[in-house]
Amino acid sequence: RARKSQRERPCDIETFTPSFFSLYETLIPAEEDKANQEHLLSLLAKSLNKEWPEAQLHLYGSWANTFGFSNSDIDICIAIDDSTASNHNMLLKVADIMELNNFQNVQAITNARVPIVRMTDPVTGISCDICINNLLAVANTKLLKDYAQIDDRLHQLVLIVKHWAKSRAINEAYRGTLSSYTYVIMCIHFLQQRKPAILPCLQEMEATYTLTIDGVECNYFDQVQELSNFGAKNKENIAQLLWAFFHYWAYKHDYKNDVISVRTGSIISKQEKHWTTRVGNDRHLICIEDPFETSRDLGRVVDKHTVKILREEFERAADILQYDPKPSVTLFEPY
Ligand code: 3AT
Ligand code: MG
Repeated sequence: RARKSQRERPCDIETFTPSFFSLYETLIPAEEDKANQEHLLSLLAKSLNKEWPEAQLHLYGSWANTFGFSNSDIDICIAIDDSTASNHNMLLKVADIMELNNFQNVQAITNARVPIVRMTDPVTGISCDICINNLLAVANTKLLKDYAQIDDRLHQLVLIVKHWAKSRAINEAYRGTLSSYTYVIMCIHFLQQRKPAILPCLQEMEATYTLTIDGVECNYFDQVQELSNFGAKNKENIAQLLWAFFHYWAYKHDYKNDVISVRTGSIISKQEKHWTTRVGNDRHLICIEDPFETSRDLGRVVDKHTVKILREEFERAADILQYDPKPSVTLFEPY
């Protein structure tokens, strides 16, 4: 491992940029998909507002943070201030309303960390999750979306990394690998660390967006249109960045001591976070700080077995980018 970590970036890596770029273009959802999703959202708003006229619908997750694929699920949050009903009862009511509106496979999943109603849109076959008052997810969605506006290379990197993670079956938090949200955080952090930096650290800048949700402060600089030249000094292209991203997670990240932190735009120590020993089910084998809920390690779902799988996948990807004649194909071969 030590010898491999000294490996230098292949000098011809740039020649792969056109093929990664073509792939990237096929991953972007069509306008038609976006129109379908908007139509669905307005239908839902209509039926839910009959029951709760004050309720507001927020789109969150990948359809709102710009990192969605055409088949990504649609994540919706109902913001409602109804102190007379419990969330549990409201969810059951939402499920009833959805069934009446001909959605298929309607299920209320009430025992999850974030309770949801899950269903399928009969027109597009797309899966749709509805939760209640999960405003932290709405806020972290906005943060991701704001980062995406600063430099196009974040969007390119995330779609390709997500496509890779889905192809290799390592995008399943409930099975001990990482959620899409976590991969986006890893990509943002990586671009903050490039020299010169491609992304700034919005939470270290003067806060123009301030919001406190359940005691958690979500403050950061959100006037991102002012930052559209931020990464201009860095000329790296998508093939170079992909190589460096996988090389970092394969050979350079210090899994024993380090925590990556988008909040500070730097690497901090596990010691400082008191993430050195296992507490309950949180093992801290790959440490990724949530930008707002800073006591949360997004890597806590990873266990001894799955951390090995993840590291092998990072090494496989780094090696393919180093040696394979057709990395834009081999990288995504199904697991
Ligand atoms: P997909 O395209 O659906 O794979 P996504 O960005 O929609 O990507 P998820 O469906 O996994 O990702 O999650 C939906 C949103 O839920 C994203 C984020 O706002 C929130 N979220 C997911 N996991 C976490 C987490 N561990 N901590 C905080 N928020 C989370
Ligand atoms: Mg989603």
